Amino acid sequence: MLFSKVLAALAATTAVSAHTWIWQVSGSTSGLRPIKNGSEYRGNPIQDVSSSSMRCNVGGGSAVTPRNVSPGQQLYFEYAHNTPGPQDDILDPSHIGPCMIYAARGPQATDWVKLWHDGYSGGQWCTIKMIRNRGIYFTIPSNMPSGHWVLRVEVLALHSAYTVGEAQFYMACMDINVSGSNSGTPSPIVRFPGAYSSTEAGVKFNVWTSSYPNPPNGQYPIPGGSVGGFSGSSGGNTGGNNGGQQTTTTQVRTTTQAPRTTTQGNNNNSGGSGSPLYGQW
Ligand SMILES: [Cu+2]
Repeated sequence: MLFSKVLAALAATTAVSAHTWIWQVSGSTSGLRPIKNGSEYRGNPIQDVSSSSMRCNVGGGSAVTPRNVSPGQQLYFEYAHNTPGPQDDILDPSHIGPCMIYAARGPQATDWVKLWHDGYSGGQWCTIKMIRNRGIYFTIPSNMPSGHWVLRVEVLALHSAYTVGEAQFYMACMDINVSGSNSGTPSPIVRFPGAYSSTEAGVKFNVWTSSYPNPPNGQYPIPGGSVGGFSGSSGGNTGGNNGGQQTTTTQVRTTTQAPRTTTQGNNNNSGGSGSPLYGQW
C-alpha cells in the first residue's frame, strides 16, 4: 500500500549518522569493554552477522578487569545516543526492535547462553521501553555460577531490516566476577558469529506494514533462540540480595520495566513520544 511505500522510501533515504551505545553500567564504566578506539564514535551498529565484531563489537575482543557482582544483583545498562547526560535522547525512536542479554565464561567468551530477551511484548517494542528507562535493567540470575563471566548486552534496530544486511545490531560486553559458590552448566549454547542468520525471520523483518509501529499480529520472532539458564548444583552465595536459591534452570526476571506512563492500550500508530520520527538517528 502507498503508506508503507512512502515510509520505506523515507527510511531508505535518510542519512544514518548517530545511533546508541552503553556508556556506563549502574553509574560506573568498571568492567565495560571499550568499543572502537580513541575518540571514534562508538554508537555505530554492526550489520554483518558473519563478522567477528558480532561478538563484542569493534574493539571489544579483549577482557578487561571484571567488576565484582553478586547473584541476584541488579545492573542498570545506561545508554547514550550523542552526549551522555540528562539531555541525551538515548536512541532515536525510529529504532524499534528487540533486546537480548547473553553470558559466556570469561575471559575467552566463546560459548554463550541467552539469559533474557524482550522483543515486542505488552504492546511495545523493547527498544522503546529502553528509551523510556534510559537503559536496561538486568538482574544477575540467583543461580549464576561463580567466577569470571562476560555479559553481552544487545539491542537490534529493525527500521531498515526489510533489506538483507540492513538490520542494526548494537552490542557491548562487560566482564564480571560473580561471587558465591554456585556451579552449574549453561545451556543452550550459541556462538557469535553464528547465532544469527541475515535471512532469518527476526533479522530480515519488515516493520513498514499497515500495523506500524507494531508488528503484524503483534508477533516478532526474536533472534538467538529461547532463553536458557544454568542447570546443576547451586551452592550458597554471599552478599546477594536474591531470594531463595534455585536448583534448576532459571528464567531471568524483569529487565525493561513497563512504561511508567501508560494510557490504555499502546497500540496506536501515532509513534508515541514527541520526538520526530525521522531526522538524525
Ligand atoms: Cu541507527
